[in-house]
Amino acid sequence: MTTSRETRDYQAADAAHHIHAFVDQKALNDEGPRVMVRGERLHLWDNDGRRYLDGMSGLWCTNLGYRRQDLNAAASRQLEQLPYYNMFFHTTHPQVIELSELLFSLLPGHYSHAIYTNSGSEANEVLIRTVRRYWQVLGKPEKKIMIGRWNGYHGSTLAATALGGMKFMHEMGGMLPDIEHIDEPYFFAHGGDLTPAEFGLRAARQLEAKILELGADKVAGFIAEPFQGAGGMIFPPESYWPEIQRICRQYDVLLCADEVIGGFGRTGEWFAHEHFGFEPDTLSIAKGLTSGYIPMGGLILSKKMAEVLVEQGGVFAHGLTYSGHPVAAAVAIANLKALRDEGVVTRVKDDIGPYLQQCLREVFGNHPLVGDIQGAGMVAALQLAEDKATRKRFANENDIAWRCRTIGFEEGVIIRSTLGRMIMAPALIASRGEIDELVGKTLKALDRTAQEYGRL
Ligand code: PXG
Repeated sequence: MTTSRETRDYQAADAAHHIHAFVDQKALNDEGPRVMVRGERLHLWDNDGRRYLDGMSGLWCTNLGYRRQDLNAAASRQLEQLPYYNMFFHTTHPQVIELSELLFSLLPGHYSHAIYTNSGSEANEVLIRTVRRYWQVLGKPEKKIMIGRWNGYHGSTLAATALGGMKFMHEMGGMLPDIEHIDEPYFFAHGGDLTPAEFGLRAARQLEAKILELGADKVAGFIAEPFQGAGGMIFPPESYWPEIQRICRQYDVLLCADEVIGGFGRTGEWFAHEHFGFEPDTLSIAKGLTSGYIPMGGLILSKKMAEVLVEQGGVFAHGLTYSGHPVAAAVAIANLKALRDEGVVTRVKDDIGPYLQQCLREVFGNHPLVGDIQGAGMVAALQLAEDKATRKRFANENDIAWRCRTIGFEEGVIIRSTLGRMIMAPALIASRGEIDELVGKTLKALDRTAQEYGRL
């Protein structure tokens, strides 16, 4: 279970050569990162043999859990047979063709084409160019502004950073022209005296106001996650998405759903927009497409858009060396077949998802740190709050949540903290026993945190 190298030896070599994601590298070097060496279903082991229940599916991606032999075999077979070929020289290969057939058999019927990428960030880079190209082909080249949301997350490359609404990322050289933002639909924080339904409509109508301010003839598309992931696992009120859809249709603005986290069964539907009941024009996908076993993402286009681009568009000057990579496609096929044929997504909707949601509400409904619980299927957030009735948040919610996450690691459970929210998104194949372990260890982490902050 452990390797032949000492953990501190790994840590020293890591500190000498590696810049990690979203972290103060100097502080991390002092602390020393955990060295993960093995995974099995929902569990991970570090180099010192410590075992963790992974409540986050890696980074919202290992939908089938760790160590699936079928995904392993699909990759090995493909590496043996054809490890690489490209799509530039008027060529293709069976794996990308079969992946597309499978993907579109799982998607609602009004989608028809995919542009494959290696990641979610790239999917959103491609999105901006594709949406702008679409309006160019239709003779409206001035329609090029993209509207995103504050506290949305669409990736870490330049345009994906700009599309997202993380101000601290914008401030680090991450902004571009022709990208605008509206507020997020975060009822607990910003709902004031409104009902959730009223707030949802008000938040959606910011989009209408923004389109009118900029001019509908200048706005190409609106991008949003059906529920915010990295921003705190925030579900919008039910009134939000129908109103957003009405506004996009009325002003001829493309509705672009970022399904990188919500896709591939997370909510109990294949795609999160189906859970919320709206019909986007494009879908950005990644993560659960391959259960994270190998990098792959893509942009899904509606028939309406694809027809314009294919029939009237001529050459679209875009392409990546690894678009539709055969090994990634082979893994994606095995992953999608398992999600479908083993009834994984159906089980998230009918059985294990409701079980997780019910356990969370029973266990944390009256917890002294928790003010609200949101989620569906295999994704949930516990909103920390000083006073539940008035939705008063802790002034130091960030510290409390971070402390809770750190205690979680000590208790052997990995959950994520964002601002004052504790987030979990376990693998979709979780058993009831694994959910009990997740909830039980999370409760220990919350109880210990509550004690430290004098709330228990
Ligand atoms: N869109 C969404 C909605 C995402 O969540 C991306 C795009 C970018 O995907 P890539 O594959 O380029 O990373 C993401 C990524 C977090 C966290 O802390 C979430 C993501 C990435 C890193 C951290 O919740 N999501």
